[in-house]
Amino acid sequence: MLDKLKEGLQNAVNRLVGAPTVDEKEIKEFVKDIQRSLLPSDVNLKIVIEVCDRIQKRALEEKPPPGLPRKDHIVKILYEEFARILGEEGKLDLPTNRPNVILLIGIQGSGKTTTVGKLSRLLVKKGYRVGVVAADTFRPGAITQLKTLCSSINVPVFSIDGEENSVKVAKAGVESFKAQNSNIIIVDTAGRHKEEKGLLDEMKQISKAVTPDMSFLVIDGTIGQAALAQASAFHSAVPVGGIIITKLDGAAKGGGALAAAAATGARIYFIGTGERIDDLEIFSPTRFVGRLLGMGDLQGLLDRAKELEQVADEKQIKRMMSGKLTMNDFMLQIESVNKMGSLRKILESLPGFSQMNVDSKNIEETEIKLPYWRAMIQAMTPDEREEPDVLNSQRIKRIARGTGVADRDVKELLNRYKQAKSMMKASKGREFRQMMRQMGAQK
Ligand SMILES: Nc1nc2c(ncn2[C@@H]2O[C@H](COP(=O)(O)OP(=O)(O)OP(=O)(O)O)[C@@H](O)[C@H]2O)c(=O)[nH]1
Ligand SMILES: [Mg+2]
Repeated sequence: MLDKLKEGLQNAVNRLVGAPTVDEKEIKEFVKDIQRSLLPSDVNLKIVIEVCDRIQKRALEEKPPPGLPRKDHIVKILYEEFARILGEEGKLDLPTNRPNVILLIGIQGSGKTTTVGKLSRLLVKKGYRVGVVAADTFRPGAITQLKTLCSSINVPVFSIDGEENSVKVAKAGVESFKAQNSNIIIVDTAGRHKEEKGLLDEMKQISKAVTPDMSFLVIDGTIGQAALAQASAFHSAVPVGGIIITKLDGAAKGGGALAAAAATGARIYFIGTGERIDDLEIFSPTRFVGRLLGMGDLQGLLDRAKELEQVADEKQIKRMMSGKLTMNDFMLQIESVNKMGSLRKILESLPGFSQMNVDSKNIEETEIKLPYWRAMIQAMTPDEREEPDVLNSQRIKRIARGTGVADRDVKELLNRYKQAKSMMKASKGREFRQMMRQMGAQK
């Protein structure tokens, strides 16, 4: 599916990953590669330009979270921007305790009848009682095609032989299945007509007669960006609730059809990926893009990025922002910083610390003192850690003795703690979150 596009994108990613350095020139090359892969799949030029601009801008301007290599960050941006052009994920809500009427519309040959079969199969597997209404009275053989398809999956078909009025058939069929206690009723409609207006009028009437819970527009993926005009035309006649794109297997222009369909604002719910009854997939923009870019690697990358971006514990942050820093919080900071290795680099990048004018001598000292501080904090009682203000000179003595340091060492720790606490109070929200993110980066 979309092999050419996949190949082009994966080549672009591989080149980026293989590049010795990622500078502006390399990023621009990368974006050009992306552009070149998108165009042959008939993605609308405006969309291509927009998405490439966004990728380039973000790749040049955004700083990756600490710990995430720049290249990985750029792949993540690519992934996010692609998922964005494919729109939101559609969630089909089909309650089991009442009949849900689903109407399928679309031009001739788009794949409606085949999709009725596939969709029935999928919903039967989920335990729904499905009935299908043959409301294509225009094309000879339409009823037989539907009956053959549905008999293979044991789904009943309602039809009226010789009846030309499709609205009548649709209405009678829906009523019949409601009476039989079906909870999914799928209506197959005609795609052939003398003229487009006639088709749209008929759809409008059927829709009015059966008041569907969901109207799916079925679009042939091989038409590429022409999907936009088609979707708009149908939408003006019948409110389209969702889109199904068929024939994505081997459709070179499938990417264009998907992007165009999403551009209408309607959600894509399913994609058809073959002629067989099982070739229907629930569509998820993120999963789809994941597959395009090669999911294996991507999932690992996304997990890692998420981990790195994770802000410590929300509760802890709220508490600290209110100025209530416990000794445990402080220790967590020290531990995190220690785990991160080179303390200097980190401290220098923290807005709070740079405000405190930490010079490098000071940082080196802190590095040496860390293990002692940890030991002192461990020598405190839980209550003392919770509320360090209770530490009077007697308690300080006890801690110093227990740790094998001088009283003034404990006092110094307490001073540092107080500094950190007032810094928390002063730094409101943004800076602090950024700092915590860095602190927690190697957790
Ligand atoms: N490869 C492939 N072929 C498909 C897919 N979906 C439908 N087709 C084929 O497309 C052709 C038309 O499908 P139909 O389901 O009859 O289309 P329709 O919209 O009902 O057509 P009309 O009833 O004439 O309006 C058939 O040959 C199907 O096998 C798909 O996802 N992949
Ligand atoms: Mg049909």
